[in-house]
This record gives sequence, structure tokens and C-alpha cells, in this order.
Amino acid sequence: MTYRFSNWLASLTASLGLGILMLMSKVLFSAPIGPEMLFNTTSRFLGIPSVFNLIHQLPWGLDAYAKYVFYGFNYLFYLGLWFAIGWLFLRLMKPIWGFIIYPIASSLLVGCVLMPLQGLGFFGLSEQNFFYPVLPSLLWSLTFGLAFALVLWLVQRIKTQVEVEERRASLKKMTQLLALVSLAPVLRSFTAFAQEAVANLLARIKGLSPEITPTEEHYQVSKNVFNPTVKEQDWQLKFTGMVSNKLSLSLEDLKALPSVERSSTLTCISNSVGGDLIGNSVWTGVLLKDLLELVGVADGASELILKAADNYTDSFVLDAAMREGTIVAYLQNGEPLTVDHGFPARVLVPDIYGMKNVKWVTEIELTNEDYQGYWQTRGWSDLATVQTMSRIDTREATRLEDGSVVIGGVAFAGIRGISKVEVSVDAARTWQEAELKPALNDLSWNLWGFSWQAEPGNYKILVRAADGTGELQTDEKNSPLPDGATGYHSLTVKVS
Ligand SMILES: Nc1nc2c(c(=O)[nH]1)N[C@H]1C(S)=C(S)[C@@H](COP(=O)(O)O)O[C@H]1N2
Ligand SMILES: [Mo]
Repeated sequence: MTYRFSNWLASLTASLGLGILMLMSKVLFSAPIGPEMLFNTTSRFLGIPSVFNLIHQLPWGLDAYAKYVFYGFNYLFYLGLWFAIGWLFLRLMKPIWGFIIYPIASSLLVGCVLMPLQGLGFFGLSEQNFFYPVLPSLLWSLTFGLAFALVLWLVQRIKTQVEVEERRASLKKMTQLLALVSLAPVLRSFTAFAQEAVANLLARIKGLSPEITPTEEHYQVSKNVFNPTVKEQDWQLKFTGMVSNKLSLSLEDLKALPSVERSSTLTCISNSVGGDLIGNSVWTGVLLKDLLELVGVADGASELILKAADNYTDSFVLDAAMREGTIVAYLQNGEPLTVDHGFPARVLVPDIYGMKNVKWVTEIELTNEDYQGYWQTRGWSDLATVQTMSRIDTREATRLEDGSVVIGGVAFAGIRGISKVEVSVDAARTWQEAELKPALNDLSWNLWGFSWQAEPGNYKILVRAADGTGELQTDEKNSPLPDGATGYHSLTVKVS
């Protein structure tokens, strides 16, 4: 049977041919070539520092050649684009039409996309630069388009005898594998580029919360006028109630156990919409589930009662205690807990409001009853699952070089995570998606940033988030009591 070069192989060959031709034209005649225009645009858009940063992180020790590596990426991307164009048109029409289609596509790509992106105007017809670059660029792109068409047409004419069907199958498998292997790092580096770009943008926003809250800036809440000062040598953490071993640990014992360290976001149930009773510190401590394994939980136990040196008590269910994120912490941001944050040890339980993150903890009692703690007997939620929240941090927008302005803030939805943040600059009539920095882990908040074109003035901004399940934060206004505040945060932001 006759076997024609498949469409993808033909356009692959044509793209490679185009790549070589462009390189030669560049070296020999300084021709304006697409990959270089793309390089100029992407490096301007991403910012040279972030590009270098990224290449710095690549495992191949290519730091010294960062510029060339990045140029290479752009080259490959551009050829990939031509591969896709070639493949698509081959499916739609006969190769002969390529002699018309590809030159047109090539000059449109350069004249209507790459030139405007570089700030040169359509077909280079900007005010500063009338006429001069138009003709050579156009002639070159027409030439490249024609060359691409020629290679495609030639390759398509080659017909090969192939007898075995199997060969086709194994060829297909091999190419799929090859495509996967070669695409994975490219895709990875592109998402890394995008994330770098977001991180870089957010780092420049004036007034945006730091991703890790320094201890002195972390909000502090307790029922006490004077917080208890616990002496380290007197402190013990006792496990009582429905346990097999009535264990009692000193701080030294606790520190000797295997520990975990990770950031997690803590927020108070009495925080109002837009309020600052929320923070994200790095906490070090022992997994509560490991401690419970040590003491042995009796059958039928369903809840933990936590008791503290200030006679505060609260409780949560055993399932929450067994979560990976639930710890008895003794360090905050690498330092021993301060008195106000619960020295010598406190409990951290993700997804549940601050009141159940008991400080100065002295006893953990296992029980099978539904215990009502200090705030529950005063009307506050017993489950106390955190509501999805988002906050605008910036009172003033940061003006970027391209004239747009950018604002930012934080969003949090407990262990559900945040899937997107949206911003409205027109009183909730329309919403646009903000840039989201990936969270440090699934216990931590997300930083977001949003840029738009704005004249100087005061703008009323609204923000809303969707949690990891895609559920949008409710716009219903509720006061903190009893389940935590809900509603959208809005803020007048100054644009100068
Ligand atoms: N022992 C004790 N733990 C406590 C409290 C308290 O009054 N006593 N207040 C709780 C409340 S309401 C909150 S919001 C958090 C605040 O923790 P932070 O001060 O470290 O931010 O601690 C919780 N743990
Ligand atoms: Mo709280």
C-alpha cells in the first residue's frame, strides 16, 4: 500500500526547515525573524530578572547561557506555532494552497501580532517609525511563508511504500512517547515562567501582605486581660480521658519527638470582612495524630477537649485531630512561641477558626460527649469551619511602567483551598479574574493581584473568591457571631 507522509511529519519537517532558514537569514543578512521578535516581547513582558531567575533554577547549570537558553525556548515555541499552523491547514486543504496561505499567515503573524506586541504598531506603522521597517519585514515574512509552503509541498509529494501496519502503530507509539518526553519539561518551564511572572508582579505591589506573617505582625486574640506566663519547667501536657496510657509530656519530651514544620493560616471567628485578624506563620510542632497513637485512643472516643493554663477550654472532633495539618506547636517562625501566642505550646487545627487553636495548652482529654467550650457556651459556632474569605490589602494602587495599575490582597478557604479570585472595579456589575499566586501549601492563604487600566482617581473595588470546589464565596452579609463573617470586601482604592 502507499503511505503518504502524515500531516504532522510533513509540517514538522517544514518547521525544522523554516527554523534553519530563519537562522541562516539572521546570521547572513540580519533578517528580522519571528522568533527574535517573540524573544523581545516575552522578555519584556516577563522581565529579564524573572527569566534569569527561572533559568537559574533549571537543573542543567546553564546560568551563564541564560539569554541563549531563553532565545532557544522562544525559537522552539515559534517553530511549534508553525508546526501547528502547517498541520492545521494540511487537514483543511490541499498542500498547493499553502503557497498562498502560508505567506499570508506569516506576514499577518509578524505585522498584526509580533510587531504590535513589540510596541511597533501594526505592520510597523507607528508614529515614530513610519514606513521604514514595513517593507523589509514584510518581504522577509513572505519569503519565510513561501519557503515553508515549498518544503511542505515537496514532502507531501514523497510517497513511500510501507507494507506492515504494525510499523505505523509502533511509529505512533514512539512519537507519542517522544512528544511526551520532550514536551513535559517545556510545559513545566512555561508554567514556572508564568508563576515567576505572577510572583514578580505581586512582589511589587505596595501594601500587599507578606506571604509569611512575621510574629510581631501576627494578630493576637485571647479572652484574657493578662495572658498566663507559663514556666517551662512547670509545664506538662497531659493526655486524659478515653486513652490507654495516661501520658504526660514535658516540653523537652515534646521537642524530642519527630516534628513537622509548615506555614498555616490562622484566623479569628470574630474577624470582620476585610479585617486583619488573620495571619500565616510557619509553625513547628508534633503531629497530634502521632501523639494520639502514643497514648492509644479508646474505642468510642469521638472528641478532644483541650484545656489551657488560663482556664480556657475548647474541643473538636477526633477526625479533625487526625488531620495531617493538626499539630501541637512550640515554634512560630522558627522561634519559641511568645507569651501572647501560647508559650510553651499550643494546638493548631486547620480549617477551623482560631478559637479552637488552643494556646497555653496543658491537657487533652478524649471523650465521647459533645463538649461545649468557652466560646460555644457564649453562642459561637461549635463546628467553626472557616468561611471562604478574600480581602483587599492595598489602599493605594501601584502604577506599573506600562501605565496600568495593580492592587492585591489575600484569600483563604481553609483546607478547601482557593481556585480563583475575582475583582470588580464597577460596583459588582462585571467581575474579572485576578492573578493568583499558588499557595505555599494546602494550609496557607493565597496572595492575589489584579491590574487594570485606570485614570487617577478613587475607585470602589470589590473582591470575591471561589474555594477549591469552585464554590463562590457568599455575598450575603453576616456578622461574625455565630459562624464567622461573610460578604464581599469592598474598599476605596486611590490611583495616582
Ligand atoms: N488558652 C487560650 N487559647 C486561645 C484563646 C484564649 O483565650 N485562651 N483564644 C483563641 C482565639 S479566639 C484565637 S482567634 C486564637 C488566636 O491565636 P493567636 O493569638 O496566636 O493569633 O487563639 C485561640 N486560643
Ligand atoms: Mo478568635
